[in-house]
Amino acid sequence: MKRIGLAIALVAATMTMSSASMATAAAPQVAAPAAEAAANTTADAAAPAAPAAMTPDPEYGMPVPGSLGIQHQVTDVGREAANFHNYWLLTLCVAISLFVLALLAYAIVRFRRGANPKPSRTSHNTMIEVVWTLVPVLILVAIAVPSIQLLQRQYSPPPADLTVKVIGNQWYWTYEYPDNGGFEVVSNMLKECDDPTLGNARCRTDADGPPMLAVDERIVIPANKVVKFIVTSNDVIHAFAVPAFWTKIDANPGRLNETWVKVDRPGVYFGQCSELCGARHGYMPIAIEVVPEAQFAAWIASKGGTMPGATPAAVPDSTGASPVSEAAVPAAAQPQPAAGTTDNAAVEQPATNQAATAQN
Ligand SMILES: [Cu+2]
Repeated sequence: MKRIGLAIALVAATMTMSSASMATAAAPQVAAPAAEAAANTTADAAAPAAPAAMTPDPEYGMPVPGSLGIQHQVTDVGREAANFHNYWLLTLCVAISLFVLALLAYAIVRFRRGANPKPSRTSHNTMIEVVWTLVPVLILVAIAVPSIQLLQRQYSPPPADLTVKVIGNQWYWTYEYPDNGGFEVVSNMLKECDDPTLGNARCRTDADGPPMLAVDERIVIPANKVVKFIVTSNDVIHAFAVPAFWTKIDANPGRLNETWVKVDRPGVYFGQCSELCGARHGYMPIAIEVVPEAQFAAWIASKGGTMPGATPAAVPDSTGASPVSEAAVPAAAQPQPAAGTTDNAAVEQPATNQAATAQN
């Protein structure tokens, strides 16, 4: 009996370890919030918002001092993954740990030497052996099935509405918008105002975001649209990670990796390079502004870009609606609000586009 008791405890302990390791494997690692960022946020308060830029909401998209757990998720995949972790994996881990603890306590008390002067010589118990083989298998299956479903959903992107090329550099990010005229955004971390190395650069305000996460040029993507990120690097391996999107993917030189998001909540979301990439690895944050589509079009125009299909997309629409008058098509396409604004922008902007690229 003593042996059986100990064996049960041993097996239960093995179960805990195996399910715990599955849990880590199943939940993609979310970027660890910078400890420095947490330490420096004390002075944060309401500050005048930068013109035309969203003010970040500490509840979303950034680490907050003293908070526990995973950031609020703003994509379907992220919510599914966070729920899987919070409600299924953690519950399972706690239940198994408590079960093991109870078995250990029982074995220690019930089979102690004082109560068993003559030790049991039991060496086999078929029933218990079957149970301790089958139960861990069932637990692993119960973790593997939802885990693989989640992976499958994560890696089967729907058709993209927008593509953004993300390029890691030592030590900043550049972003290209190939669907919108191919302009480039260079994004550097904003230094603190008392930083002796600041020079003439603009320093961070609270409207930009928390220290170590705020950048000079955020990228903007539209809400409720499938955005494909093509991720690569110019030098060493970086990793593009935004915890609130449940996104983390390596940026390898000479290789294109792909990930996607569909964010349903407008806001500002911060991430960081998550692959040790050199001396200033900790200083290349990511800041993404998710905005309604009209605002996205305005941002694209302000960068000298064009909305994809502004003119081409209008033609099939109009021809489909009225195949009679082909000559009237371009005219009919004009009044469409999106087409009108972006066309104008495209005509006016080439100089700005050049200037923006040169300045970057
Ligand atoms: Cu990096």
